Amino acid sequence: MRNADTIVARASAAGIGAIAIIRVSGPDAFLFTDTLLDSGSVKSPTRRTSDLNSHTSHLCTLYDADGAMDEALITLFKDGKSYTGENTVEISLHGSEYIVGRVLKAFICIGARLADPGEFTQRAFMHGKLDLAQAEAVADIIASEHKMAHNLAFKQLKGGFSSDISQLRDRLLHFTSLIELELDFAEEDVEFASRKDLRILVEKIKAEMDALCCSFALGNAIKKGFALVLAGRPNAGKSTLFNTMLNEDRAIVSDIAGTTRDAIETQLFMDGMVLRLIDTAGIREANDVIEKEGIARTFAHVEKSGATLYTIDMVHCSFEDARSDLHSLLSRTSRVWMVCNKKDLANESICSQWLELALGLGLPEPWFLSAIDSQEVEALKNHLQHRFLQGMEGLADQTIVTNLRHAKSLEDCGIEMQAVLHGLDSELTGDLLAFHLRRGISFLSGITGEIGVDEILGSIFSKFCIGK
Ligand SMILES: Nc1nc2c(ncn2[C@@H]2O[C@H](COP(=O)(O)OP(=O)(O)OP(=O)(O)O)[C@@H](O)[C@H]2O)c(=O)[nH]1
Ligand SMILES: [Mg+2]
Repeated sequence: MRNADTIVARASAAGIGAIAIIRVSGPDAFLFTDTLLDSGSVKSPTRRTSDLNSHTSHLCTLYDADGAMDEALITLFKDGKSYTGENTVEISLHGSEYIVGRVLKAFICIGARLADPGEFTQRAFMHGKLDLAQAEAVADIIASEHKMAHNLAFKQLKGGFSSDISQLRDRLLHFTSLIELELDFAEEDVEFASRKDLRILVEKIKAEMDALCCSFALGNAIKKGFALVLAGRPNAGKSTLFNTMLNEDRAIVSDIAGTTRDAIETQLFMDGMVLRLIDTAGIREANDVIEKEGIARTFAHVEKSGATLYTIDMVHCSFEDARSDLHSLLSRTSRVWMVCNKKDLANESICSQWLELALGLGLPEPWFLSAIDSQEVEALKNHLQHRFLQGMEGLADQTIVTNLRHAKSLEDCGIEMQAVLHGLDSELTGDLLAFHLRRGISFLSGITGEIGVDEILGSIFSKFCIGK
């Protein structure tokens, strides 16, 4: 059996570093480690790694047939008290690629197998150390690049999401078993499960399911970044603003209207969060087919994005053009923030006219700046961060779905709950109600891995890095 062998892999990132960690897990983890130790270090005829206490570290020298490989620190995890739930040894080596390669080879020569990606976490799941949603959170924690993504993944690892799902599932199971009990007494025509109570429960679960599904868009935005589109007329200074925000000469800037033809997207890391910043082709009546396509893409991004920064050249843009653009943007998205650019060229009277236009359209107060001025752009970035974070307040205690597989299972479960509600309306028989309830339960169970989920296991764990 694949689980019965002992696996080995590097657990730290590849490359040169102060230390590198190799992890060995499985029934022969101690035996294999002993084989590579020599007298003078931990191993002696009377003291073997299996005689040492769990959760202790020991300085030792590792040998292969060619002699000493490295002086290492080994940490022992015994009796299931390890990440995988198996006997595990973690070996801290000097962080050389050569040493790591040689030690891995030595373990493989004596019978260990190089671990598949995610296999340590898969074993942790198999031994009941983590449920499936928690195991997926481990991958998210490793991948988290900023505070918000880390907070979400950490919460999921601690099991908050799993316990919410298990509660929903248990409530459904209770009713399903009552309905199934009725089937055993079909002759007597009894009703153990009150249809009225069942309807209340299923409606409640359906609403919770819908809310969780809706939270996926937010969870995904937190994980991958909130999309912020820079839109506006040609020459408004969108690409200039894009470059200054990134502090990088990323997009081409010129005074030729229509310079940017295609959308350019990049990540902008800010304190605790990440934005997906998208520079777009300027909006105008275009005759050129390619420019037309570029503008269509601008609008497509506006529709999908979290917010749009409508950028204007305060001096050269006409109020009519801006008004018409804003109307078409607002018909596609509710979050439009206006940035009045080229403040260095504008006088106070123009600024106040633009302010009046924005307020007249019910927009928040515009942000006035020169996109060429890095300090002013920095102030805009702080302001944006504040706005995004403000929208997140109160979400700390809420369950947010961040994983596409979970969102899909919740959606599928919601469809089954809808079928149960229809069934209750049309007085569907108990066995058909139970059929939909069971299917709903199986979708929920698939999230935490409480039922046979062999086919999904492979696809989840293969996305991990080797050594985790
Ligand atoms: N004086 C001044 N010029 C600016 C400012 N921002 C941008 N410009 C200039 O305005 C011109 C157009 O800037 P871009 O950033 O290419 O404008 P854009 O909105 O990306 O234009 P398209 O790609 O054509 O849609 C360039 O010559 C910039 O140097 C500013 O704050 N002040
Ligand atoms: Mg541009």
